[in-house]
Amino acid sequence: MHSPSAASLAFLSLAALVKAGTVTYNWDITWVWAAPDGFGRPVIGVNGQWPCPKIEATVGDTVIVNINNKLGNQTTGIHFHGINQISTPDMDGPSGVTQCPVPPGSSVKYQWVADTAGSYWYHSHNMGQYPDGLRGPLIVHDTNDPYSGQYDEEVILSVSDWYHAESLDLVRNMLTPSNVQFRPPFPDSILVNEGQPANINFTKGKTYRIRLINFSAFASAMIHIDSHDMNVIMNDAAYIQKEKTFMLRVTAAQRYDFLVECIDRDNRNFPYLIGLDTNRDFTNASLGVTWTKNYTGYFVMDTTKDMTKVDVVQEWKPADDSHFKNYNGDGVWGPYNHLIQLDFEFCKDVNGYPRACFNNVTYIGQKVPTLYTAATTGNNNTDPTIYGQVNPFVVKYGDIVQLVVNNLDAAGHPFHLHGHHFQVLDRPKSGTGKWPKRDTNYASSPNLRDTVAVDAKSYAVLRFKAENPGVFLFHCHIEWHVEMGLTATIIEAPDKLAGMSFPTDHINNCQIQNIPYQGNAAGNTQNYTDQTGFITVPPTTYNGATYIPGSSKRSRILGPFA
Ligand SMILES: *[C@@H]1O[C@H](CO)[C@@H](O)[C@H](O)[C@H]1NC(C)=O
Ligand SMILES: *[C@@H]1O[C@H](CO)[C@@H](O)[C@H](O)[C@H]1NC(C)=O
Ligand SMILES: *[C@@H]1O[C@H](CO)[C@@H](O)[C@H](O)[C@H]1NC(C)=O
Ligand SMILES: *[C@@H]1O[C@H](CO)[C@@H](O)[C@H](O)[C@H]1NC(C)=O
Ligand SMILES: *[C@@H]1O[C@H](CO)[C@@H](O)[C@H](O)[C@H]1NC(C)=O
Ligand SMILES: *[C@@H]1O[C@H](CO)[C@@H](O)[C@H](O)[C@H]1NC(C)=O
Ligand SMILES: *[C@@H]1O[C@H](CO)[C@@H](O)[C@H](O)[C@H]1NC(C)=O
Ligand SMILES: *[C@@H]1O[C@H](CO)[C@@H](O)[C@H](O)[C@H]1NC(C)=O
Ligand SMILES: [Cu+2]
Repeated sequence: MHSPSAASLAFLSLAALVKAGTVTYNWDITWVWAAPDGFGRPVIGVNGQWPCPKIEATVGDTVIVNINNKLGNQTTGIHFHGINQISTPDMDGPSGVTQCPVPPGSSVKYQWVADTAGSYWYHSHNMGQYPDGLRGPLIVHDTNDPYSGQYDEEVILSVSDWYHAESLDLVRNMLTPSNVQFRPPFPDSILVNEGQPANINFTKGKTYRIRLINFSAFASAMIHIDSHDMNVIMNDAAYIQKEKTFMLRVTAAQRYDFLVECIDRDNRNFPYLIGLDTNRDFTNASLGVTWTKNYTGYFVMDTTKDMTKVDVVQEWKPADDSHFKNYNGDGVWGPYNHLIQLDFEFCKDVNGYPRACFNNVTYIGQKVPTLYTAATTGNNNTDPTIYGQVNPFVVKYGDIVQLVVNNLDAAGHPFHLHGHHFQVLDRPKSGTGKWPKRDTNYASSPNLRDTVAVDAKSYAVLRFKAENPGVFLFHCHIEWHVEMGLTATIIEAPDKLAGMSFPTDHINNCQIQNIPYQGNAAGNTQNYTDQTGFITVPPTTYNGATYIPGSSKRSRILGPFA
């Protein structure tokens, strides 16, 4: 594969410009009754339907998603996972960070440019809501795919853990002082394609591009295909140099695009196995995790032939994605001039509630969404203390930031950064211990991702360029851990955020709930360094996304969020 010449690139980008259009989705967010695994329960869907629809666009398109909250009893909001929101930081979606939650009866418009091709997903980023169903695939097609011509058809496979109880109850049961083991809710089942058929028509001579997306709230999944390998071409919407693998592990929020070639000798149907939570880091018997959840689907060559054979895996040994190379062969960005080190551990708050901490501090949502604070506090917005206990880190425009996560816990955790594809410089195996504070032995062409699986008692070294002014979260993508406060906030290039204005509908959603949208974390517009009114203790009553009309509690305390 050779690089396209400058001339052809210019032509292509012109072609993309000419073709760029607008795709618009008008969605009522509604409760729907569904039974994806046979057990009926209310789920959150779109326009009276569940599974939620796919968003599809082509590079260069403007995407507009208008949502009307018709849930009646919950607030909502949508985050477009992996979309970097360059110059549209107010469209990122997390409640309490870049917007106020959308109350019942209200609406909000998201508008952004699909600048980078790949497989993404969208989900509610509002108070533990997405495990109740509000999530779906988001595909940005490439007009200049370096792998085009190497596959004939595309297939989306989503995988997720699934719970029979609603999120609110699950989180309430988790957030109690008696949960001394920091035990998250355990899933009742595994869903592939949200319970819809997930067999793939398989024709001799054809190659399939599988877009595997993990919607999980907790569990990671492993995938293996009988008699076929998986040639990975992309992860988290970043092309990589094609890598042949036999097993992949996709943690919550990660995506893999891989090619499967139908080279079959005998005309038969090939089972594939997706297994939930076989990660040994989660099988510590003392946590009570004793289950495995499997799903078997088929690559179908002949519907008249046997479809009962299962794919058996002796031991899951997933490929090490930290060794994948970025497609362009780009070296490590650097040297870095800004180091952020985050030590993650479970912790307890003053009331003995289980929490998760970075550097001994748990995230606590404040009254004013953090981006609105950055926009309305003038040059004082470079002072991290005005944002309250959201684990704020201020980085300057153009900084090269090295972000080190030390995972002091005995299980692996997937960490996601909004607003960026970061380079994964190092991600050593479980038990390696903390980052040794030496920059050695890094990958030469680091993989770009937006979600990295950090192994148990080990670390990851990430790098990103602070060239996207905005307020972006860095958090564990295990939804239950977000609700425990495992989140930090990057305040990126605040000097470029001062004075930023916001769409009226976004601000309206704050006004109708009496949520302040100016000033420091407590809404003080006179004295930004005055911390009176900051929220310094996590609420002991968890209301999730529940909308409580007229409740000062609901309208003033926003977080934490996911
Ligand atoms: C909200 O309404 C739905 C649909 O009626 C119901 O299933 C759900 O339990 C309610 N949730 C809360 C927290 O009241
Ligand atoms: C798969 O093949 C069957 C039988 O030929 C056909 O009915 C079905 O539409 C095909 N599915 C897809 C997704 O192409
Ligand atoms: C999806 O992510 C969750 C959370 O990390 C993980 O436990 C699960 O194994 C993932 N699923 C797959 C198919 O990788
Ligand atoms: C299992 O978890 C317990 C409690 O968190 C911990 O003390 C123990 O070391 C863990 N065992 C292993 C093998 O990780
Ligand atoms: C799931 O599949 C794995 C690998 O083949 C197997 O070891 C395990 O027993 C299966 N679990 C169940 C519940 O079938
Ligand atoms: C966190 O607290 C522990 C115990 O109080 C202490 O040993 C450790 O140094 C603290 N870590 C940081 C990063 O402050
Ligand atoms: C920022 O705070 C300083 C004092 O801490 C004050 O003098 C200055 O006017 C403030 N700037 C703005 C834009 O409010
Ligand atoms: C702002 O608040 C801080 C902290 O309460 C206080 O020390 C300072 O005097 C106040 N500044 C003004 C101008 O009132
Ligand atoms: Cu986690």
